[in-house]
Amino acid sequence: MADVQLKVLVGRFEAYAEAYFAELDWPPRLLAAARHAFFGGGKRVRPALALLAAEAVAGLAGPALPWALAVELVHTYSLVHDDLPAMDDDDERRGRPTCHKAFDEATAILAGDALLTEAFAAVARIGDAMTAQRLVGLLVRAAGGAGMVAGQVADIAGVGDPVALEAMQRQKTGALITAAAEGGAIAVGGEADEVAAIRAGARELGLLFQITDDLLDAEQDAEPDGRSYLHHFSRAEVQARLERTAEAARGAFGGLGARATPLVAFVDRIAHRTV
Ligand code: GRG
Repeated sequence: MADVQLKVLVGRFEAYAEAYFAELDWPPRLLAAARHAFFGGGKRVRPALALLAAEAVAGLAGPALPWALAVELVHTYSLVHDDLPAMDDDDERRGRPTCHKAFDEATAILAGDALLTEAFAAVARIGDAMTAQRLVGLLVRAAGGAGMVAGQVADIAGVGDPVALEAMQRQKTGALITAAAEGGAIAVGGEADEVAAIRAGARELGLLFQITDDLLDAEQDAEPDGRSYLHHFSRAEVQARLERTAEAARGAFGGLGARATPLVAFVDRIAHRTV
């Protein structure tokens, strides 16, 4: 049942995003590059979380669709820029050429710029002006110089110990994942205690996502570097950390009652993910 609901929500998101992109009046090559990145087979973790959070607090997801789109636009830009030669210099993502390989470096930079900027136009589609204003602030804090970008700065500088590693990951990936869920709850008018419960669970979920990412990466990398929990801890310790973090996320979401069941199930999905 929870799986069906998730599929339906992601299907609604894809339809909303397709309709949104169809209206964009961008130069054709820029739009093609942005579409290559945005519709490139991502798991849609952040939109799913935004919509599940909205369902958990209000029993409806529709009003959170612009927010879900905004967060995925930011996520997509971050991947396009992260793959550039000046950053991670990756040729492939999701089994396809990265944006700068499929197009060219300048186009990929500009596609990232346009995706990021468009995120704020998407937030502006939220009907209630006060809510939209609140969500702009949330997005800026999560994605900007004190959030995801700060995490990328810390990652590039290198992290020496597990405390610094966790702090870096909370900014680099955790902040946007947390904001995705929190904003979903805000977009449907969640009460302060409901938004706080969603935020608390999503903070743990962000960490959980990163722990599973390290475990998945370790299946490919021979020697995990200081950016991986497996560099600092044994596999058994990392597994125990995963269980603890998943339990904390389930506990926070579970307090919201029956409507949060799909959100609780989503925690297990992330904990046991294979991609
Ligand atoms: C360039 C400002 C700037 C930031 C980049 C988030 C980030 C910062 C870079 C991503 C690099 C990376 C591989 C991080 C590890 C975890 C992560 C966020 C993976 C990608 O997210 P998924 O798995 O991606 O949700 P999909 O492909 O499913 O959309």
